Amino acid sequence: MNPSGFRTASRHLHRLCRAPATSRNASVRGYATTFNWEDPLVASELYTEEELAIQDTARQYCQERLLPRVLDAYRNENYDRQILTEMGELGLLGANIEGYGCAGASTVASGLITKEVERVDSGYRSGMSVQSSLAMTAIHDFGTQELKDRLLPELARGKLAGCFGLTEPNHGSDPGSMETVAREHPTKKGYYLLSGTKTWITNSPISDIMIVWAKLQTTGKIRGFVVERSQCPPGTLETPAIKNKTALRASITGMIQMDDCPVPAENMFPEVQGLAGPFTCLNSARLGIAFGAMGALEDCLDRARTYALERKQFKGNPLAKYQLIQKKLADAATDAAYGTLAATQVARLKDAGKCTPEMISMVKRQNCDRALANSRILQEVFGGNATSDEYHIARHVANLFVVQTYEGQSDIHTLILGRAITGVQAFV
Ligand code: TGC
Ligand code: FAD
Repeated sequence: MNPSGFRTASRHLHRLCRAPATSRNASVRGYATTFNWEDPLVASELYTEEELAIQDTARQYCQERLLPRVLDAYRNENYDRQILTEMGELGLLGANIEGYGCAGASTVASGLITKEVERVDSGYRSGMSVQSSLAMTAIHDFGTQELKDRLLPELARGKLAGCFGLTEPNHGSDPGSMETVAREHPTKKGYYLLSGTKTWITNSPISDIMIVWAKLQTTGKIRGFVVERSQCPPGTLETPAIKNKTALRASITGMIQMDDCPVPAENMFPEVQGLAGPFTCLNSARLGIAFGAMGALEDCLDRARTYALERKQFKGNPLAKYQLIQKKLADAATDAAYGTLAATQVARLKDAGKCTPEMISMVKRQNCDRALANSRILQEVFGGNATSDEYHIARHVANLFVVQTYEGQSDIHTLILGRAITGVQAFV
């Protein structure tokens, strides 16, 4: 192209870039009419009509029913138990389980639900994930038919609340060293006695059923138990709340303290032994988090963009006019778009039976890392006004730190991926 031709083309491009999006396409063959900053890489093209409808239902519920409650819930650490019932009525709990009153939706649809819930608050997503991916998945994948028939429909409707007790005060990242023990009841045949303490357990204070992982005294192997609060004699089970959290304040978190708590042998998962049990459930929850973290990041982006367009500094210019601000928005939009596509791909592979735990660790690690890093940078756009909780940004940032931490922090996932990539099972 000669220089004058280049100048002409350059002017033309310049005009196109400044023209309203709708007129841009008409003259550039092969290009779509609009660039949608809310879905830059058009992930929506990858979803079925049913998945999009489920996402719409979830978004409507979250924006209309959860968002108005979140500031009060977060300020006062006040989780509304009714939320589980409402989610159950809409079919959002255990959504990818087939049968038992569950929706039987795809893993992608399930991920889109978590994305919409976490767009409002990571704590609300936690409460739902623990019920769906951890408690219900454990019973569905490992429980007896009797446990499934009896408990899953009630959990799906949100009539029963569930939790998942793996972490202990002395064993967080390293659950294999857990101290909680299950021993055969010395006098009551067909019963185990559970003793030990689980901590940082989402939903535990309000849970009717608790999935508790404990070492069987006779074998030293980790086994899973369904502890039903209604069956525990006084003094054998306590679930105190942990108050004054600095993040995830809209969720309820507590301990599970068991002192010779009797549990029927039928409530022990019959087959699964070792860490493969809890980790199978964690795989499902971690994939949900990979989607969810992108929902929180998109909300940060949306709010930062609005603020940058409205806030004027220096000669009456909106902050959004300055390139340093635009870079923050562009980086966040890029990472949210990439993360959503990656999570979608892994979810599709999961439904096709082609997913490995390492893939889930990869997207959980990357999406949490990007959500946390970008939300911290977007917080800067608000300046001192970020301090007001009305802007919602500081809450997302605080939450995303914990979301990156629980269910395996980036360090831990690096360890898993490192092992998978090098084949080396121990570095020390
Ligand atoms: P390692 O020797 O590597 O493995 C032990 C056994 O477990 C198997 N395994 C897995 N199986 C399925 N999926 C996975 N992702 C698995 N990861 C490991 C493994 O194959 C082996 O099986 P086998 O049959 O050979 O015995 O285990 P390790 O003791 O060295 O542990 C290392 C590590 C890092 C993998 C693990 O400890 C870890 O991931 N730690 C993080 C703990 C964690 O994520 N806790 C989460 C608690 S729940 C929670 O936080 C809920 S938050 C609320 C919400 O969801 O929002
Ligand atoms: P630690 O294990 O003490 O780790 C501290 C730091 O050291 C971390 O940065 C960690 O990444 C790093 N580290 C540890 N080991 C290594 C290593 N080998 N190499 C490099 N770095 C390492 N648990 C449940 O079972 N059920 C729940 O429902 C649940 N909900 C939670 C809700 C909230 C709000 C919180 C805060 C936690 C919850 N947890 C739950 C517990 C959570 O999963 C643990 O906090 C997490 O596994 C990390 O354990 P830890 O906090 O003891 O950290």
